[in-house]
Formats: sequence, structure tokens, C-alpha cells
Amino acid sequence: MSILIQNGTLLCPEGPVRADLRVEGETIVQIGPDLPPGDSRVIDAAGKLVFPGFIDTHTHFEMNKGTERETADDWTTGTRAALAGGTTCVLDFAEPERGASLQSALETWHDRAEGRASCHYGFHMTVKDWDRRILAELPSMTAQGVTSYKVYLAYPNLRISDRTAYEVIRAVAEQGGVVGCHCENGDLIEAATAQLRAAGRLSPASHPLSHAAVMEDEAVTRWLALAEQAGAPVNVVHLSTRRGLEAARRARARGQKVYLETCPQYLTLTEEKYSLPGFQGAKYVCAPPLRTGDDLAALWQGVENGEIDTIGTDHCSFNFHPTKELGRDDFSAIPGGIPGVEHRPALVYTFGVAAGRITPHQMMALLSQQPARLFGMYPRKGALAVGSDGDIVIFDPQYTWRITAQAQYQNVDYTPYEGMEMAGRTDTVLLSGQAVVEGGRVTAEGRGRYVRRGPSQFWR
Ligand code: DUC
Ligand code: ZN
Repeated sequence: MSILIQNGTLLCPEGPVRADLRVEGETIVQIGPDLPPGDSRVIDAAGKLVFPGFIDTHTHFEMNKGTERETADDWTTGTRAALAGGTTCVLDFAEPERGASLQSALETWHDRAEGRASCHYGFHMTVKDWDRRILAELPSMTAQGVTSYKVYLAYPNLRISDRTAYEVIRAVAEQGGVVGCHCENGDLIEAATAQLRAAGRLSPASHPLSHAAVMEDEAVTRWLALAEQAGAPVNVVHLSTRRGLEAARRARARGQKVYLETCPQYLTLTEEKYSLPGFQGAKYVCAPPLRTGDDLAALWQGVENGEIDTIGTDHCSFNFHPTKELGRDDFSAIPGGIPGVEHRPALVYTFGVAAGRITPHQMMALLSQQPARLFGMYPRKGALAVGSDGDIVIFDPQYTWRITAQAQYQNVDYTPYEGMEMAGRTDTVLLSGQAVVEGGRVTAEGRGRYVRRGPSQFWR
């Protein structure tokens, strides 16, 4: 069975092209003007934008599994929501139990995703223990298609020392992979949290104070110093501040290869949300927190001028009732994380393309091409090109709608973007050459497959 997409504007690697595109089996087989329909099913994409399937570089499905702090979205609901929005591949964070092997985490994540995922998926590997045994596992991870890692400089149960971070960067670089870092200074977060609690300041309004911009600045600066000493490219995940961006600029000016991810929440929402009445601020608690309007403007500037490479969601959904409410009496007990896997493409289109900040081609680079390159999937994924996978999004830039929790696929009882008007939506999605979203509704589920990734393809 083949599908011919006619009359669309294709966001090809070299730029937008008005042409037709044919997918046969799982693969793009033809791109060109006026392709004959033959016996292909024809989809008319006149007036629409045709993107390579979007890749979400940062999700947490089934996090804290089996605890009262388990996330609301599991692999079934999270990947279905992703697909509805046009995300055809997610990269989720596998995390070993304390003292356990990387292999054990990889197997756990495979078990959770296999047969349930509606979009394709790969895994980054979180490193929290570091010893000869873990080091020895890296070649096997590479062979199994895991080529990206994450470390934390925050959280008591996750954070690693500078020496470990340095050694992980070096070891992963030898594998041709890349390490991303959660850059916040854990000691300063803990000190500020203790001070605020001692002063009886226990509402969500204290959350951004306990994660001040200086804590990101310091951690980005340190992370990039460790990378400089290691002599290897690194990634910064969920960058949220002007100061963090400036720290990355300084490292790049010294010649370092630095990759930057930000998230829709840092491009569309600000810290005033934490002062909403009635504990509503808890809905926005995530780490790093929402920031100021000045930070938001700086991040957009970074997106516009190509300094920011990827926009992932950090999708980590907790129901307001009862999960966020665990922190009703103490902001520091509010589970940190917000949903977004479904709405990222519409948000980036609305606040980026429709607002005149970026072109559709830049949106393609941020959501498809650069994620695929950095995480070893290009050009099989992330490109509209002959020979690439038939993961394709037909996006309608004319369709206006409002985000609501009531109408979302995400399995969570709110959305931080409630009521926002969107200037376009994902209309049709092909996954490996098959239509799985039509008219904005998911029509086929459970067809996601594991993506075995290769080395990072650095371009900076
Ligand atoms: N931040 C969050 O808000 N949630 C999940 C992990 C993270 O770093
Ligand atoms: Zn995260």
C-alpha cells in the first residue's frame, strides 16, 4: 500500500518545497512535482505544511512507578497523546534503581514500552551510580542503540559529583554518544528550600525562589567547564534562563561544542503562575521552574537565532488531584513536572511560526532534524527525503482551536496551557507509512517500535 501526499509545502532539509511525496511500505520513495497517483491512496495537502515526524527529545512516562508519586501518563496514554500532536518518536529517560545495572533499566523500559507505544521510541540512559561495572556496560548500551545519557547536578537521590560527571562525559564521548545534564545547583536548592520552610513560606510561590536563576547559571557554567576539560560535546537539557544561555554562549565563544534544549513551558509561561490562588500554582511546579518574562524573551531570541538546538517537553504529568496535592502544606513536597507531549508542535507553531519569530523550516529543524542528528537517527528520521522513514506530519496552519484538559489525549486532569488559542494543528500523521492520525484524531494505536540509534551527528 502506498500513499501520495499531493500539493503540500514540504519542509525538506534544503528548505521548503512545493511538491508531492510518495510513501511505499514504510519508506519515502519519491519526492517531486506532479507525481502520478497510480494506485496510491491520495491525501490532498493543499495549503498545509508537511513535516518529517516530530521527535520529542525529553519525556518521562511511568516515572516513580509503583509509588504515590507515579506519573499520570503511562506508555499507552503518553505515546498516544504524543502521536495526536504529531510526535512520531519520543526519547524517554531510562533510570536504573540505586546500585542496579544500566541493562536492568533498559530491560525495564523495554518491557513498559513494547507493544503499548503508539509512536516510535528510544531511551536515554540516566547515570546515577558510576563505577567500573557501569563503565563496562557502555559498549553494550551502544550496541543496543542507546547512545545518549543524562546526569543530574540537582536532586539528592540523583546528583553526581563533578568528577563523575567529567568521567561520564569522557566515557560516553568514546562511544560516540552525548551526555545531557540537568543543570541546577543541588546544594543551593536544598539550602534555599530549608530557609523558605523555616520562614513558614510553604506555598507554591516559594518554588521559583528555591530554584533561582543563579543556580542554573552556576550549574551550566560548571557543566560546560567539565565538558571543556573532558574535550567533548555535551547537551544541556531544559535550559530556562537568560543567564544559562549566556553561560553557553561563553563556552561556545571558547570553541566548545554545546547543544541546548529548551521546552515549551519556558517559551510560553512565566513564574507569576506560582502565585495563583487556591494552590493552582502547584500545576506549574517543575524543575527548573517557570521564569521571568525577560528569561522567556532571551530564550526566544536563542531559538530565533539558532542558538537553541532542540525543543523537548520534559513531559512529566502528575494529576493535580491527588498527586500535586501531596504538597498542599509544603511546596517542596509537590511532585515536579508538567504535561506537554501532546501540545508541543501546536505551541511552537503558534508562538513561534504564527507569531513571526521563526519560519516553518526552523520549526522543522528544532522539532525533527536536529533531534534526529544529535541523537543518532538522521536521516532515517528527521528528514523528508527519499529513503527516510515514512513518519510524516501534515500540519494545518489554518485550523484554530483551544487547548483544554477536557479534549486532550494526555491522561492527566489538567493542562498548563488551558484555554490557549492555537493557530494551527496536526491534521494527519503517518507512522512508518501508515495513517495513524486523521482529522486530528488518533485512528491507529500500538504501532510504535524501538529505534536503535547510532552515534551523535554533531554539526556545531
Ligand atoms: N524536572 C521535572 O520537573 N520533572 C521531571 C524531572 C525534572 O528534571
Ligand atoms: Zn526531565
